[in-house]
Amino acid sequence: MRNSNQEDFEMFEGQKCLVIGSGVSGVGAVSMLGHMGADILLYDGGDKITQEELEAKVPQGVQAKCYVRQLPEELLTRIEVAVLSPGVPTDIPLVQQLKAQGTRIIGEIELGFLAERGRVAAITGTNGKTTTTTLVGEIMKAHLGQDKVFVVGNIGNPYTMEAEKTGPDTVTVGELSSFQLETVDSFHPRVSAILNITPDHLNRHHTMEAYVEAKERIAMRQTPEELCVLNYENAYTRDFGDRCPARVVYFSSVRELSAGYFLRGEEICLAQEGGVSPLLNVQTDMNLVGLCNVENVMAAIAIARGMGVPMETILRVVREFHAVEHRIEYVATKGGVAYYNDSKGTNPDAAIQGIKAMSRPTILIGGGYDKENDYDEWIESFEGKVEWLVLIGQTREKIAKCARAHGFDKIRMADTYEECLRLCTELARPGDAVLLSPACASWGMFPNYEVRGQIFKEYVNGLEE
Ligand code: UMA
Repeated sequence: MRNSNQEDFEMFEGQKCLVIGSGVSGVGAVSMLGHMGADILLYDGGDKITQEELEAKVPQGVQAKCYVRQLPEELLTRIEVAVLSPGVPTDIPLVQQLKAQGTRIIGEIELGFLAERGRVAAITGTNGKTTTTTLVGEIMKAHLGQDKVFVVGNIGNPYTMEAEKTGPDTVTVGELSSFQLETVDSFHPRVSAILNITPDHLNRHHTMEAYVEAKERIAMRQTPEELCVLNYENAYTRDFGDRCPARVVYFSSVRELSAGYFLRGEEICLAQEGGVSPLLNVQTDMNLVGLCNVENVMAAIAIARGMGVPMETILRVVREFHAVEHRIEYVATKGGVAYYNDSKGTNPDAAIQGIKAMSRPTILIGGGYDKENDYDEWIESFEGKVEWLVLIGQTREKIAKCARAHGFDKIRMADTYEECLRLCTELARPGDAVLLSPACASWGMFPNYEVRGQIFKEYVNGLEE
């Protein structure tokens, strides 16, 4: 049995389906549509990709006609379903035209969900998604076994590559971005979570309202018997609790709650009808640093409980869990300087968490792709901890101007990433930290934040002791 979407799944048979974007999501979508018997067209509007490269991406055994940068008009009018990759904005002319002619538009996550036959836990939020999703995935694996759990979505593993393997006894744990949630419709997790919402991706969503609306879609199809985990300390997620169709459980790293998960001193506690129970000590029972990770752990516990995992299993996995790569990840100490890779600090709010987690004077690497974010709060969070700010990339002038306006002028500019890394080592004294937490996406200089973090780690590991 599929998740009540059986009819939908079959409906694609023989349908003219256009997949837009040929990254990992587009390739996953083509593969799944192939199994559904759809008549597939794969389109990529990228300015560098060639016809041959696009054709080579079509999975073996699947037939798809490929189109680079242009789709014949007469073909376009016959498209019945369009599947959007997350990186494809919904307001580009191609998508607008398809909408106007009545074509059904769905996202890759929605397509994956049509084949889902098990239970789903879905996590979104501006920051903390990857850590929380990974931790929930580990907890579910400890509970059900490795082969019964699929960890998918923004974390890098397209849903459409895994969804057909699901069954009544499997669990899918999804990290979902606002890009992905914009185009869900029937998507319906058993447990959802919105960890926090702060300004990000405004160049794509244009307004904060649209960004928040996209995030809230994660819970749109949930019922009162199901669960939504929300952060009490974020105004957007706290308010959503009043409108959320599912039962809400809050977590707070700031105040004691009458019901839910909260931090009391160094203890994560659970308040429920029978009273308050301490669950774990954040200093001695966790290998993650920073208050943001305390929040991620609280959310993961709440999600896993909502998925029926015994508390004992949850806490055992939390105790063993180490930082996700590129998220405030300690790399090494060289010449008395501790190096931290927070390449996943791709927006100001995430980067603030990176700074908060530092306990030493810090040389900070910032700058990158311009998502039209404001940097004021990030600069204000330096609070005497940041010794030098070393800037790279498209946003470096904008950040420097903002920093100076806030009275911070210990700024150095680097033209290349290599120059930036060398400069940090020169500026750092024993006892300092060097933190790569750029507050910007890596695009433009690197294919993704992973490559930016990997190069940083290779550089640090290559330094003399
Ligand atoms: N393309 C078009 N037209 C467009 C835009 C893109 O044809 O208007 C084409 C590009 O030329 C390219 C392809 O689409 O060939 C890329 O598609 P994509 O950008 O959707 O990338 P995927 O490789 O499919 O990866 C996506 C997510 N990427 C984005 O959201 C930008 C990955 O998240 C995700 O891991 C993957 O699906 C699997 O679910 C990355 C990300 O940066 C990590 N996410 C953002 C973030 O975390 O901040 C949201």
